Amino acid sequence: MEKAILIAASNSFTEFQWNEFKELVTTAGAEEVVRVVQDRSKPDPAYFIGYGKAQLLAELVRDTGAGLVIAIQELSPVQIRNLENLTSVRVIDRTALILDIFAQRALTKEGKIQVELAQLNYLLPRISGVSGYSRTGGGIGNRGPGETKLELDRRRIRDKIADLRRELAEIEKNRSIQRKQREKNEIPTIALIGYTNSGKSTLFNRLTEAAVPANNRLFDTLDPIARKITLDNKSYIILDTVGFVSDLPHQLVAAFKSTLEETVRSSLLLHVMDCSNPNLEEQFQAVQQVIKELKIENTPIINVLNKVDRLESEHLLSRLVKEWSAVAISAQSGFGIEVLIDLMMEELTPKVKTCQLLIPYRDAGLLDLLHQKSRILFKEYAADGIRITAEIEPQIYSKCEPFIQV
Ligand SMILES: Nc1nc2c(ncn2[C@@H]2O[C@H](COP(=O)(O)OP(=O)(O)OP(=O)(O)O)[C@@H](O)[C@H]2O)c(=O)[nH]1
Ligand SMILES: [Mg+2]
Repeated sequence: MEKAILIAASNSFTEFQWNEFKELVTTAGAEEVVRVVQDRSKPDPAYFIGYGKAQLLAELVRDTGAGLVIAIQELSPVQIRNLENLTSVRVIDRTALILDIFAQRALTKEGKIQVELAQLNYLLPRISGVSGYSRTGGGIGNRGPGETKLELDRRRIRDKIADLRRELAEIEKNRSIQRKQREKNEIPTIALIGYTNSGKSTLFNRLTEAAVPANNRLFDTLDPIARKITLDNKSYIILDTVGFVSDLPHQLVAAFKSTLEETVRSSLLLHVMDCSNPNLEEQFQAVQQVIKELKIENTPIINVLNKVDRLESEHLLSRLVKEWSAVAISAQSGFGIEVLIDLMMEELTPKVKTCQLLIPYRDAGLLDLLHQKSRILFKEYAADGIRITAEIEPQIYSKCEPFIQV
């Protein structure tokens, strides 16, 4: 574990934000030794936490043997350079930290390209005009494109970005062909979404019996993983996705668009929540935020309270279930999975609608269809047409729509 000093130029970060940040630091392979917070209305443009505090920081680096300084806020190239010169250790910000974790985790070709693209996009404005700005050696904040690439000039980075985009477009084209195929076959997609480390991949494994590794690390799943499953003799595609986190760097939101694009087209979302986490509420809000950004608020969603095996009391469990109108499960032990599957089936089964129709006599042919595919509750031959109240099957709903009376 590399020793890291965490810094902030504001007092306004909540405990949740610090905890999340600390977890990101741990996930990247470092541990917090000291925290330096300087409450300023605005970060110092030259030294972020101000020159005085920066000198203290340099002392702390020497005393603790820390090899890294990580800011919870975004740092400018100038701030990074000045702090690095003063402390003689690497200085990175939250975005670089998350990018680094992603670089360590990406498995598929697509995931690797997406991360490299995000890193180069992050780097691009940061190398311009900063002469002699280069970093050598590995370590947190330096993984990914590699040191030689850091020394490329802007134009060559731009070329590389263009190359990667082309490559990615090719991969995405293939993926969209596969998706079209699935849509043609009308296979509905179920997407597992939720805060990072909530247990999505474990549940995914449960539901597919596939061997996707589940690990107690943030962002373990970076690449979209789709599998076909059969429930009640019907096929579905189930999709495991990258974990959400609050304030995901925008470079990454863009980079992972294709992962999320699949989510956007889903018929059903399972929002997996870790009910043993004290920050459940904040995590829920963070996910809610992403749901809004993706404009998928209208997709049916089931709240899944996972890790109930960790809860101490039945009482707490029933309170949480009520509070979140959720289904309680343990993806690990299998508890509640049957109930969840029943609920999923209910949500996925298209619903019969009761409607009142007025069918003009010239369209009386529709009556045959209604007799076959719906349950007729009321029928009257009126002057202007046939008045019908019926429970209509989803597959003929569009044909009936023009005649529905509101
Ligand atoms: N006690 C308990 N632990 C669980 C349960 N489900 C998952 N876990 C553990 O929680 C950790 C995270 O699980 P994952 O399935 O990797 O979580 P994830 O949501 O896919 O995480 P990311 O892909 O990183 O976003 C692992 O250590 C799992 O073993 C559960 O029902 N009970
Ligand atoms: Mg996962």
